[in-house]
Amino acid sequence: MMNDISKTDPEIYDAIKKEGVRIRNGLELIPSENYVSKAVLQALGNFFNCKYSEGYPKRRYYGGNQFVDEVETLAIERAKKAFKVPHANVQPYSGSPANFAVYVATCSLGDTIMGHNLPDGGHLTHGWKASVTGQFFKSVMYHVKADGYLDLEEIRQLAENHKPKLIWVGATAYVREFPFEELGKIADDAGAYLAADIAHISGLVIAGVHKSPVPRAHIITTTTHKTLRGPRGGIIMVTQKGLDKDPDLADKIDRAVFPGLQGGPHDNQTAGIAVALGEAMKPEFKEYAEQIVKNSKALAKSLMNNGIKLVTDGTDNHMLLVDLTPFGKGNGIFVQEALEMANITVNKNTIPAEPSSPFYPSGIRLGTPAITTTGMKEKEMEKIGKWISDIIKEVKEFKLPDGKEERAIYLKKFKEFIIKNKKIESIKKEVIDLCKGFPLYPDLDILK
Ligand code: DSN
Repeated sequence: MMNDISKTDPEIYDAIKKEGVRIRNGLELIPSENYVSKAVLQALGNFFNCKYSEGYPKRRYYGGNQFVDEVETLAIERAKKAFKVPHANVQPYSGSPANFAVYVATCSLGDTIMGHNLPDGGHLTHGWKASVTGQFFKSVMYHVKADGYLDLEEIRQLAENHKPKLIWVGATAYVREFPFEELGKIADDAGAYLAADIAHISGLVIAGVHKSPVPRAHIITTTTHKTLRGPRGGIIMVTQKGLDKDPDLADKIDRAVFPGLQGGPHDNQTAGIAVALGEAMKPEFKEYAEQIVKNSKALAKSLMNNGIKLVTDGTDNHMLLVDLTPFGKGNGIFVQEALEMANITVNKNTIPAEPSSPFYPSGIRLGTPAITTTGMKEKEMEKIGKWISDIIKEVKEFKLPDGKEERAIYLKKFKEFIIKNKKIESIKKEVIDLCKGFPLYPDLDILK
């Protein structure tokens, strides 16, 4: 598959190959990442990439779209069936544009909206001030309590006081089940739309491993590349409850996506989404999604048994949030870099009531979708939890300096420390050995 590019563009070929070797020899624990099937990669890498098809099936502005129509119709029908909704739009380029289309369909500039505070685990597009969603709209942020669970009392109070037009439920760093029933009631009492952004958990929802927002939310958005295990992309769905509130809601969503915000859809991406949705409705996917959560719980247990603190003391889904404050504040960067040195990829993350900042947060976020795709199970999670705990303890003396320049020098010294560290080096060897038993894409030529 890669023979041509290896000759025509050896530099890019080389980078692709190195990335393949990196993922094959490492543990990918970023909870928003996953490894797609070869079928999804094939759907992405073909001539559907080359087509323009502004509009929707049977209503296009360009000719030559009969096969694009087939693909998009299949993707729509599969999304409707998988999530049990009456309307789906599969054209959003990714999650952020999907969410912005929801604002365009439901709000006017300056309207009040409510969303989960970013440092408490929320998403930028749910009204955080650095995103245009926090600038074009009057955004009211809700929080989690000290125990890490959503503060439903606060959410109820804020909704009553501010009467938002739109309320978001969904997050990028929340390890417990979302209380869709309660949020649905709060939104109904306030007369608001409830939009559930299930980007992280959509694969779990299809498999029935996380409850569905369908009966409670008016609108549902998701990315397609996380637990759903498809190409990068986005879907917006309208539920029956949404259509009952506003019979024009589906049309408003479609018009917001095109022509409101986007031009031609990425038809190869649509083909990949259709393939991923087809895969997600198979019995094997249910087993896969169940294993993601079993692995997440096993990893949580191993970390806690090794003395590591987790936000909410566990997890209900694919994700874990390590609270590093027992070792200091702002130290997520040290742990992320030390783990990376051992071929374990995670991301530093804020924790509830973050004492430092989003760039130098005091936690790390872990997730099991990608390593579960490789076939790893509870036995491997126990080992991985021990390695992560050992590395956290290995770097626990490092404290983030306050001054900017001091930080740069300190981080350089830290890097020298982790490069030479024997413990990290020996864990890296064990990680590579473990990965050999779970090879990714074993028959892809580029990795031979
Ligand atoms: N960047 C995604 C995540 O990592 O959760 C959210 O957009």
